[in-house]
Amino acid sequence: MKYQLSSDLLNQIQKSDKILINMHRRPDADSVGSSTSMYKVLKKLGKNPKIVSPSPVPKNLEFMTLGIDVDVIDFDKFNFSEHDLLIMLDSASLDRVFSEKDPQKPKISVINIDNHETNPSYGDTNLLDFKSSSVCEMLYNIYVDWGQEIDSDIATRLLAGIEGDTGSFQFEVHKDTFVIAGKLLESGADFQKIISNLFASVPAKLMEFWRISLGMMKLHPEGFVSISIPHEIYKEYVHLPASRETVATNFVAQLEGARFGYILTEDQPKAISVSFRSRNGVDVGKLALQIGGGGHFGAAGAHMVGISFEDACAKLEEICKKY
Ligand SMILES: [Mn+2]
Repeated sequence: MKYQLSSDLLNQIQKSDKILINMHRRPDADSVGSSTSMYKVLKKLGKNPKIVSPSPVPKNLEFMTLGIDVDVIDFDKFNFSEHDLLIMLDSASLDRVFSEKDPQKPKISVINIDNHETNPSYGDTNLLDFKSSSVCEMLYNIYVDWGQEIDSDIATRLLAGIEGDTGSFQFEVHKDTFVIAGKLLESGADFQKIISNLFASVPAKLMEFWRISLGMMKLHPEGFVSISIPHEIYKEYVHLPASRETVATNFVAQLEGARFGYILTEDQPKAISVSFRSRNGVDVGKLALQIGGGGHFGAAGAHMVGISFEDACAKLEEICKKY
């Protein structure tokens, strides 16, 4: 048994029938891979699962939802009482699906499975593993603990989540991640399909945003990279899935001479998001904490509300210069 809690989770699932599984807001490969693999496993267990998400699935991840309904719902207004159990996956806090103002836990049992260090254990049962690369890596272990056969459909989804969260084995990887990836390939995971969908399907609009971001990239003498994009420009790209994160991973984390860096976007006037990446041994998770965010050693993020674009840029540059 990898996780002591695995059998307790299976017991709860066996006692339930109508089971909700979430995707988080603007779902990424780990969110889609974890929720759709859980859906398939629950079906095999004879259950009635349903996937609910606050936002639609991005086009390049639709290969994982083929034949599976994903209901886009307003979590704050949804009637949970008709269901027995909610399985929350890859959601560091309730506001990843509920409103950001005052997220309320629904009145049904909640299982919380996650790998984000900032997760406050909001579930009734919490299986958290901060050493895991992704929730999909955790789920591989959980399914094995359950004695569940991992077929090629499930293997592809789990490997997609691992590939997505690690930037194809660049970040947050450890020995087990590679071992598990190997087992998933043995089970028939379609590696080519994952790579072509996750990494070689860049929409023209996103490519355009990359070009603009590169034009605004600055390498500071203190050894960090910054890209800061005001609302005036970002408003055209704010709805693209993972626009900021892709710039952080593909460019911020790769500039020779930098130790770390960030991309800051003004999503709405006075609402700022920041994605940090480490390039050379700098813990950006701790850096993000300084402005109320969080994350991992190599990748982290933060939101700042009620601060002007200029003030946010100045504040962040100041913190980075000292870091
Ligand atoms: Mn995610």
